Amino acid sequence: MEALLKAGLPARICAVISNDPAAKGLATAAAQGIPTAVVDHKAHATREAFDAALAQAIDAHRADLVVLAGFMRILTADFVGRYRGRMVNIHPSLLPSFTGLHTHRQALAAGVRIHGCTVHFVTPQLDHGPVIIQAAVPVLPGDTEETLAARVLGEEHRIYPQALRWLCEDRVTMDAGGRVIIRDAVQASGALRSPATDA
Ligand code: NHR
Repeated sequence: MEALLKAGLPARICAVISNDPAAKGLATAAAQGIPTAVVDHKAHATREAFDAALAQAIDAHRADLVVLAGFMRILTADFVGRYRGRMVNIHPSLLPSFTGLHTHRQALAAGVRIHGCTVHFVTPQLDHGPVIIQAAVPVLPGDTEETLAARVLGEEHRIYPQALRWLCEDRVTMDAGGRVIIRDAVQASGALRSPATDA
């Protein structure tokens, strides 16, 4: 979230909203004069009630885009539908591999040599929305969850601002069939290899 605030996006951050009153991002936002709100899931009996309150908080700020960053509550289909094509998430794996939680642990256990992160539109099925952009990093000998997470996080801080810039410029959209259309993006054609092949 801090990386997004620093990115100088062609957008006004209309609010930072968290379900966790102790979230550091709230204090960071408030210190920059950005409106904040807390919708505590623990104060709501059902997911539906929580999501209704969350939608009310978002809509009070007339947000065009809903940007999940470390948001850890599974959202109902009704909520997701309300923001169809306007809500994105960054997930710390190369989807469709390693959905859900503890993705770096999952990657190490699976023994993959390449890992990474994915920005995707949010759809009702958790971590299954269509992909906007991905970045890959090598998994290196001796990596721990922490070292791997840090390497992935560096890439998260590059691709999320990029994806949001494209969204702000209306260069990325989700079509009626749930496919992502990106206009005029630079296409990388070189293969990513880890380990590198012998010279
Ligand atoms: N909601 C929908 N409908 N679809 C998605 O793609 C979503 C979503 C809500 C959040 C972020 C996702 C991630 O990138 C996200 C994507 C929370 C959980 C989870 O299991 C899983 C994935 C993500 C976020 N949440 C538990 C729950 O019961 C609580 C876990 C906890 O508090 O530690 O909500 O990681």
